Amino acid sequence: QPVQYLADYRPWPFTLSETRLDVTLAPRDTRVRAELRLTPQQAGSDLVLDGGTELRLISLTVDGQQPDPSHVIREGERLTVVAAALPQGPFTLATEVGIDPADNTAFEGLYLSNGIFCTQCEAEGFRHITFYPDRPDVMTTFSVTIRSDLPVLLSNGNPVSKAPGVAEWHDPWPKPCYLFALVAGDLVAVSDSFTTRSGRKVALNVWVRPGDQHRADFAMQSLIKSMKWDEDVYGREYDLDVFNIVAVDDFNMGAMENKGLNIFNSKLVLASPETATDADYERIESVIAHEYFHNWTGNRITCRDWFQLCLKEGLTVFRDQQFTSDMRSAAVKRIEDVQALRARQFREDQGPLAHPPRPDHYEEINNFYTATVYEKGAEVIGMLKRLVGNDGYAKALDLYFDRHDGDAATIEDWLKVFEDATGRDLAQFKRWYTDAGTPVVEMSEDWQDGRLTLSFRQSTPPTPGQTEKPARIIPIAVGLLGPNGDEVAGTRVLELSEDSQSFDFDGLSARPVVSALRGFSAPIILRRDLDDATRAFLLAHDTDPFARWEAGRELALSALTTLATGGEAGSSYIASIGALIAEDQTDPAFRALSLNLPGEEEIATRLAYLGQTPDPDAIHTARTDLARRIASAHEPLLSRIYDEMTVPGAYSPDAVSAARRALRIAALGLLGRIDGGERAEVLFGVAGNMTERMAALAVLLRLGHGAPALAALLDEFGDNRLVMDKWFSIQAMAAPPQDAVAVASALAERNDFDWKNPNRFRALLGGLAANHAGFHSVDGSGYAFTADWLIRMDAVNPQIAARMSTAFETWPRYDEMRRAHARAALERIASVKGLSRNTREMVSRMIA
Ligand code: B3K
Ligand code: ZN
Repeated sequence: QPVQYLADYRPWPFTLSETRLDVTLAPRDTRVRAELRLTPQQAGSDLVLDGGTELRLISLTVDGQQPDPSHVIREGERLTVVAAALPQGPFTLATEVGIDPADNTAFEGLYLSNGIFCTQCEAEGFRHITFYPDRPDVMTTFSVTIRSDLPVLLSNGNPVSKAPGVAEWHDPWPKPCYLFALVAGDLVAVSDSFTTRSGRKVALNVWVRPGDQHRADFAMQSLIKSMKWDEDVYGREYDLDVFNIVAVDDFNMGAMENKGLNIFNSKLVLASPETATDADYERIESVIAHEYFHNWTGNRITCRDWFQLCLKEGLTVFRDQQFTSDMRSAAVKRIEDVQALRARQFREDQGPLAHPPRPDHYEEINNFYTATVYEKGAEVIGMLKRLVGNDGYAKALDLYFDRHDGDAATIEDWLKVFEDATGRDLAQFKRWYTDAGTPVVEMSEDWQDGRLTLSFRQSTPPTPGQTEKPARIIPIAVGLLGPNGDEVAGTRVLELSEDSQSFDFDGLSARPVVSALRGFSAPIILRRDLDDATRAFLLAHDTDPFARWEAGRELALSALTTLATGGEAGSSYIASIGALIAEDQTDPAFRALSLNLPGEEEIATRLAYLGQTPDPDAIHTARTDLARRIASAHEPLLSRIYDEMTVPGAYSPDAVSAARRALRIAALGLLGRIDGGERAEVLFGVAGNMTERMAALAVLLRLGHGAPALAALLDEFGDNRLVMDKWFSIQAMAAPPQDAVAVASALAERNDFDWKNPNRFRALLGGLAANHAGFHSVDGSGYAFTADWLIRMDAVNPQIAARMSTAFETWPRYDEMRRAHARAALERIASVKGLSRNTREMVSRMIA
């Protein structure tokens, strides 16, 4: 398959009004009979269907007649029935194919996961189930019959009938085939119901393996909250009689929004205090919400083609972020989201894989489910909302749902509803969708006679294939603080639209301190020359929680980059952070976020950004030293926090309890640098929840004292896959860098390293990649180990291999020795015969 271009989009020359599927399940020989009701829209068009080369075509008829064999052509992933064999009016195409779910290790299409039949069709998996127009702009109703002796048989829409061995489903909402799903297995449900505001009673089920029911309640509660929130905030109701969620162990990503039948990676459904951390609970709540919200943003309104992926993903991420802000702390959520954006999306934007939120070409669409499409896609919507205001946003969204319900829409459609609802011209704003790269904005201040002038200069570094980067619309939220820390001017949003611009603030009695990019009002890098004293002032006084946190972050990064390049760091950060964490009335979650030092990867990114070559070992040492200095400077305070932040009573994953635990374990992490791991050892033994046990284990592993705790966990949870995933990943992640590759290699030898399971593979390989100085070992062993496994995985599951290859995406910024090793590893992958299109595209972009 060659490169696909957005510019080549053409509507499909047929309409499809109905799809009927009749599926007889068997592990090695499942039969799929499909009937498609088609009408040609352009005379003389051949009927071209997608279909994997592994589909065994058993029969094909047009209106019940077998066409002349010369009129049916199979070529690659394509089946063509030539126009001469087709009626000019409506007709029915019927096919029967045989497929082998047990042999499907790529987990795309219909596959078996531990005895459960399940499907994954987005983006182009349906073509591995039957011959079909596998493109999102072909939408139709589905009627599905499933034949199997397994007790639970599920598909999309509403149940029509159920008898032993057979179930029928009908989905009345036209949908593209990527939203099709089928599940069959020995499953049990945790059930509840939700009555929509117009009075529809919806049956809710979370289907899990027998014995896992007690771990599914939190997912159910999250679903109910999501359904209510989407009614309250967006006016969106659910539209079927039943909503099913199924947890499966083998899943390529987090979850999938199939209409009425969401399929989830079991790690995003199952949770109990002894097995899941606070972060797991928060993530389950947000992913359940995300998939549920797709029912309107994705399913009722879908994408015209896969270039428009951020239309549904950016918007749905934005909505799930709003939901979490409402359920928990908005300030904390914003800071967490910015951290994630910088760690994943800025990293992507600054390397060889940079692409715009709406790419204009790709080879393998599965390679574009990226932080740029998702998280930057959400940021762009946040900016839009800021620019048109909350009312403008609400009007535009109402218009979007009114105008496009039932459509396969584009980014142009999306921007047009904002233009029509608010009267604002968004031509320049559209660059955020079409241009890659993170804009850098330099801000400078001038103070004269009671007037403050802020001057800005924006530029965006070139990215692959895009050298010209014209100015964008950038909203910069700014506030001014007086010398005593009071806010002298409330937040004002400055709109940049040119390369250089200035804004005046008049009538000021004293020179204020500028709090800039409040709330992280745009996904940019803001550069300003600030001394440590001013940053410390902002950390102490800023009224905007993001800007306040950011001031602390900048202080920490300046200390860390200085230390990592052989300088002497001042003690400004250490003093300021001590003052902050002593503020008993400040949200413990905010204090925890401020106390956690930037990770090694983030320090490397900052150094690279400053034009220096990051040295992973020096960075590791610098971070370890600074942590130790903080611990020594504030030992009594940290120790008091550690003791006070215990959460009495039974474990609850709510935000307030989680915040206390977060601060407690942040303190533990620092104290562990100077107490020989004493507290961690005690905590690991007594804690009844996984949050504190994992935190304690990380401290012990860093010190090289993890063995007893690891053995205890193995003993207790050896048969719990999700806990064992953590067990694998934390060892690779927290190992001292010089041991990391050896630790990972030993883990890979274990019998329970079930590497074909995506979670287990990601646990180990992702764990090593997150060990910055370990993965980037100067002898190249981290790269070589990873390359070996990517090659092995690629033959089995290309999506997982391609995704994990992003471990290499920062390679060009390191020293010559490391670059040589990384390039050799990438070239070794590229030279593999039969390498998948997925991995080939990723690797060739990285070595281009
Ligand atoms: N839409 C799916 C992702 C599908 C990924 C295909 N490789 C999950 C989500 O974003 O909600
Ligand atoms: Zn999504």
